[in-house]
Amino acid sequence: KSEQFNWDDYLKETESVAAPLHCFRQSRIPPTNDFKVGMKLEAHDPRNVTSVCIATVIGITGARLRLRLDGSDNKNDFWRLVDSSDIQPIGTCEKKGGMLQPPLGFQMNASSWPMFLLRTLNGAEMAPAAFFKKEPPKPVPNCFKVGMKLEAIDRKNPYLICPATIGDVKGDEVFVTFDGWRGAFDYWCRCDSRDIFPVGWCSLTGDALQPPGNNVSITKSSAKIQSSPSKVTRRSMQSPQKSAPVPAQRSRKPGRGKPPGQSAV
Ligand code: MLY
Repeated sequence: KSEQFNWDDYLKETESVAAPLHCFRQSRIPPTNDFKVGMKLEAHDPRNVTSVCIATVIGITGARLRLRLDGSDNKNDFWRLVDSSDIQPIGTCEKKGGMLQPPLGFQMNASSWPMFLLRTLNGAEMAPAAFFKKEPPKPVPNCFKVGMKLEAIDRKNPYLICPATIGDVKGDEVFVTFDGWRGAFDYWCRCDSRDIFPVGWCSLTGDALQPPGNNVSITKSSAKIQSSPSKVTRRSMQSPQKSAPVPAQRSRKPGRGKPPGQSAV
C-alpha cells in the first residue's frame, strides 16, 4: 500500500520527537520470541493476579504471546511480552511451594480441577525455560515529557499497538493519548509500564503497528486550518473521530496530531 505509516515522516509532519529509549522499561534490543503456538506455561491470572495458572500460547505477535488460561473460555485472552514477569516455565510455581490454581471463571466444577490439571499437563508441550527472558530493570526517574511520541498498547483492544503521544506527566505516571482518536482510549500508566514502547519497537519485533486514527488530518499545517472541512487522508476501518476538529483546550503545540477530544473514560 502506498500510504503506509512511517515514523520518520510522521515525526517530521507533526514536528515532534520520539521518547528516548531509556525512558522505557523495555530492552534496547527486543527479546527474541522462540515460543510456538500450543506450548504451555505458567501465567498469573490477569483477572486474579495472585493466582498462578496454566496457559497455552494461542498466538505469537512480535515479542508478545497471545495466551489463554487452560480451563477458561476464549473471551479472556491476554497478551504478554516474552520477558514479562507474569509468565514462567511450568514447574516454577511448585518449586516455590505454590499451587497452580484454576482460572477465574473455570468452566468446570471446582472439584474437577485436580483431574483437569493432570489431564491438561499430560503430554503437553511445555515451553522451555530458555524461552523466558529476564524482565528489564525499571527506569528511574520518569523522564517522559509532554508531546513525546511512543508506541502503546490500546488497553481496550490489547492486541493493538498504536502511535501515541505523552499527554501529561505526573510523578511516576504518564498520560498516554492515542494519535487521531478521541480520548476514549487514553489512559494513565506508570512510566515503567510494559504496555508502552519506544518508537520503532514494532518494526524491530515484527508486531503490527496500527496507523493513527484519522479523519482529522495529522499534519501541523493542516491542523491550523481548523475551519476547512477536514480532508480525509487516511480512512480507518474502525470508528475514529468523525466530527470536525474541536478547538484545542490545552495550550500546547498541535504536535499531537489531533485536538484533545473528550477526556478519557
Ligand atoms: N473497534 C474499535 C477499535 C478501536 C481501536 C482504537 N485504538 C486503535 C486506539 C472501535 O472502533 O471502537
